[in-house]
Amino acid sequence: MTALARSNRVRRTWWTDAVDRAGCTAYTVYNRMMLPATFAGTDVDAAHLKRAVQVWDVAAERQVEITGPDADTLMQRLTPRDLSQLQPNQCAYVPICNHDGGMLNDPVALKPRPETWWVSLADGELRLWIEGMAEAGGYGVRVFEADVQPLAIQGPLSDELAARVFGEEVRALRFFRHGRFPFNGTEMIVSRTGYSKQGGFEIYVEREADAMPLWEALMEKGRDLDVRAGCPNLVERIEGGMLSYGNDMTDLDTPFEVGLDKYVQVYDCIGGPALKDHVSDRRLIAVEMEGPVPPCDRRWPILEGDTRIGVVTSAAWSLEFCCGVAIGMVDRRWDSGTAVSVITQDGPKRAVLKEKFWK
Ligand code: THG
Repeated sequence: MTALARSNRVRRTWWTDAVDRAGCTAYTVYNRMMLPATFAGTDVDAAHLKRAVQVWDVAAERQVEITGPDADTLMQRLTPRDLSQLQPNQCAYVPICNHDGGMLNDPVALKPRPETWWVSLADGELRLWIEGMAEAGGYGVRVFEADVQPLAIQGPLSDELAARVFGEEVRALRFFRHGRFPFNGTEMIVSRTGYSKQGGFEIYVEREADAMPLWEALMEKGRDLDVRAGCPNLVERIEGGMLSYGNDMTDLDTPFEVGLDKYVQVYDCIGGPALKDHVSDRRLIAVEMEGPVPPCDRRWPILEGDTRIGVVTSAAWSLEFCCGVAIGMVDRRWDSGTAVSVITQDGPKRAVLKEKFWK
């Protein structure tokens, strides 16, 4: 494999030097920023994530700040998820759609303070969309990319590590809630969120001066927990059915097609009318396949006999489940249990459509 060429166009994070030193072996680019993708290898990284605790540089989850008296109104205009009942300390996974109901992003949104939203982006161009919507609609808001860099703590020992660094109170934080916790004479926003099914937290670091002290405190206090630098893990997230924007969905897919139906709750928003009239013959589904599984860097056709019934959009080999795990988009007429073949760059692989993801 060839290396990623570094330049100013691909932004570093406050932890890039530390991530390099910790043995990162592959980066990907996400929101024009470096996002670690592998350390000891996806399998080894996944096994460690499932038994211990990792610290992830997820600064590439950029925060678009919407601030001003119309911030709530604009935010509700941007998503079909009903935000009216959200608690001030609650985070929300929010589909954002275009006028056709196509997915533009699937961020986590939260309010760090009244009249202010942070939209924690998946990879895409959403900041320009929000700025455009704010401008076109004449909303009383300012929209900009805040220099907030999230650092995640993920894995079954996350609570123990977080408690050692932020105090015992952090254990009481519920799933998708956030709060302010003391660190080094300042306060940090910590949420119980993150891109894995192993549990954990995300810390929204607002000042570069706090970034390395936090990293070092986590590494130091987690030594006996076998803490390691890690990153969003391809195998673990597919096993858990966590979607990746740009891979498993694009602006050509609606929230209904990618299984995000439960977040479509209001229709008085951008894309609402299209979503109301929505009918589709496709759905996202888990696919179990034989190995070896090459990198899924193109959409692999799924064939049932001679009929093309869909595509695989993400795939990896799972050591835990001893099979290839994949996410596909298929014609609704084919049910789970259907035997298919997946055409990879290394040739066809036997596969079967699955009722559920692995976790
Ligand atoms: N955390 C934060 N920002 C992010 C991500 C994150 N931005 C980019 C990317 N990840 C956005 N995508 C997702 C996808 C899934 C989830 C969060 C962000 C997620 N899903 C839960 C699950 O599948 O179990 C369900 C969440 C819910 O139902 O409310 O957590 O990880 N800050």
